Amino acid sequence: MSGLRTLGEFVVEKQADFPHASGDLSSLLASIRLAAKIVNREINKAGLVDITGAVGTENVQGEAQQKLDLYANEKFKAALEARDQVCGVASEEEDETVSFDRDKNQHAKYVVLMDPLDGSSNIDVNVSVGTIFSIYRRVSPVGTPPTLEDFLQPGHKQVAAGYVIYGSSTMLVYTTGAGVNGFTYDPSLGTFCLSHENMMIPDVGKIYSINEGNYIRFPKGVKKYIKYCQENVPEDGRPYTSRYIGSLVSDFHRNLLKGGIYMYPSTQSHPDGKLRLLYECNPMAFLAEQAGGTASDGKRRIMDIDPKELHERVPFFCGSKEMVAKVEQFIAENPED
Ligand code: AHM
Ligand code: MG
Repeated sequence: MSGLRTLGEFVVEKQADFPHASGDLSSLLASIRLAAKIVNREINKAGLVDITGAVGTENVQGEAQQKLDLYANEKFKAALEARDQVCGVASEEEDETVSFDRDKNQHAKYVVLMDPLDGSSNIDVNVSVGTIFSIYRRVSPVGTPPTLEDFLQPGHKQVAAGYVIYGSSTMLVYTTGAGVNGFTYDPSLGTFCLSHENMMIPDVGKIYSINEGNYIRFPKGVKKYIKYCQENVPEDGRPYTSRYIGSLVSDFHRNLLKGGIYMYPSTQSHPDGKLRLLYECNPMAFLAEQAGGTASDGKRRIMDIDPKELHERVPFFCGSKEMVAKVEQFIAENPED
């Protein structure tokens, strides 16, 4: 194939677009790429756990089986620490931020926030899961340990963000603020190859993705939007479609390609929704906007929210521009009592 380009080549090529780029971000992305390959290998073996021993037991080699989300957390941390570009990470799997102590890391200028294995409850049933990552420049002085402020930055300060989807094929999709590009993993080559250049989400879509089991607990505006999708037929005469995997990366990825909206609203018992602002919503919002879509908490742009806590949750509406605008309109017209 004449146009075959690997992720590594692409990242270096794009680096040339930034005149003062030091190569640190390219190197950081290489760490993520490597950890993704390792996690991918392990996920592909997951079904065998039932044969070789369940989680918590020992496998045939006498090694303890580790839960895959913890495994992914360890691999991503190790890959990021090994390359000197990152001074610390925050992860869904860690209560507190993690500072990398080596001198070289302390002199690094980036922090990474991640959900190492999102949707991991789906692994048992062979449904796609993903890794989500978000990269910021630290605000604390280089040469010192990272502080909480380095991690509590609004999404519009992100330097890069992306996800890996471990699906029927494995893909890495990322942005550095100059569009969104997707790379499909070729296991025979051990390489991610550019397969989806300059991804754009359609302005209008047909797919709405939400856990409708929570319907009676949703805010009035969201209920009305769901009814709107069910009762209205768009101009081309084909009705809306409901699709919900329950794995954010997979639902987002499908909607990015086909056009649609992903929603995780507040519910009566979870007034801030379920998803985490810093390592689930912000990176997805950055990707959505770079692909021509939008992301909102129902009222505000996600990337304008000033985070207060590391594991803060936020209602999330993300995807095709016109669909997000429509649900925001219903929410505005139906204020809660
Ligand atoms: P997790 O980080 O514990 O995996 O939770 C996040 C996941 C998302 O991937 C998914 O969209 C959502 O939770 C599904 O939640 P629910 O089962 O409530 O619909
Ligand atoms: Mg998650």
